[in-house]
Amino acid sequence: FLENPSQLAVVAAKYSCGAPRSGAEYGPDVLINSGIFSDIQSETDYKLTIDHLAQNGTFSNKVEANDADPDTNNMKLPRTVSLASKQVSECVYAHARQGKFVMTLGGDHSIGMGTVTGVARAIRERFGGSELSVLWIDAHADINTPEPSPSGRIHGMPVAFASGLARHGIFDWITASHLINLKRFVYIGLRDVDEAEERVIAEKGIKAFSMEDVRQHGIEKVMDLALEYLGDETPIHVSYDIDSLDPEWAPSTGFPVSPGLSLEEGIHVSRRLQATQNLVAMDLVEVNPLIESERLETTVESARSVIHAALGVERI
Ligand code: 5AB
Ligand code: MN
Ligand code: MN
Ligand code: MN
Repeated sequence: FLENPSQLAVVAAKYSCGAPRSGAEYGPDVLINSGIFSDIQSETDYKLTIDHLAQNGTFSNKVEANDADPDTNNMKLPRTVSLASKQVSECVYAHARQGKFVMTLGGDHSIGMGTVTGVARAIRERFGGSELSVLWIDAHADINTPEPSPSGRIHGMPVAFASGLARHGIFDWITASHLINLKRFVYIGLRDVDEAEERVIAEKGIKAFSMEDVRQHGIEKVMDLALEYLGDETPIHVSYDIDSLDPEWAPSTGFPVSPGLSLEEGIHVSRRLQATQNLVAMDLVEVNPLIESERLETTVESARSVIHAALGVERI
């Protein structure tokens, strides 16, 4: 599904306005500066570009944003998050439209409503209306609609907005052409799902593999079932929340929940997606260097491993 498979568009989405605490806006720079892409460039034919969004902390100063961005329908900083995710969506769309692989680094997971909508729109245009498939790898379901959300934080809502389940005038840049189809959507790693989210998942019949499912059947079987469900003939976007991994492997993140995927299981997910040759985009989000900073290296190494496996790059 990629016209330019050797072109890797990295989008550094340096925002944390969707999360309750700051820090995730520094995730992209930490990942890039750790050299995560230098062996990709030296060892492979990938041609790499990096877009830095919100370079000078335009959106990271929440205190300032707060004044002009009052809570609305229980949402915190909705205007700020809408602007940020719109920016992400447009940037990701422009690359995906040209058939490049798009790798977005977060940032908190509210940017996920930007990434999947940008890719979904590009895929519709490039393939005459056909739809994108999305794998959401996360401890959380991120499908809260604003009112029942326990926190009002929009990083817990991107799936609701990207699928049209939640709508609000503030997010009116999300049009029909941007929407993802929840029938072409699969969760892996869930273990901390809010009550209203449980109901939506059941009502909509969303395919979900919880951490319990992974323990019971093994990650190989879960990936067999997930890929079988989506079918062979579909472009795939993986939105990878680093908190899907067990805190042992990814301590530097805002909402760690034990027990999670082992690093090996996380890498297995990426490898299987890579092997489909249908992967068109990936997000790696919620790395927060300000949390458990003394173990940041572990988190960064894990992020590097799942990214490399998804791109089919072997470690030196
Ligand atoms: B993350 C919670 N469901 O809505 C909420 O890290 C947590 O992007 C959301 O997965 C976690 O506030 C969002 C309680
Ligand atoms: Mn998430
Ligand atoms: Mn999460
Ligand atoms: Mn196994």
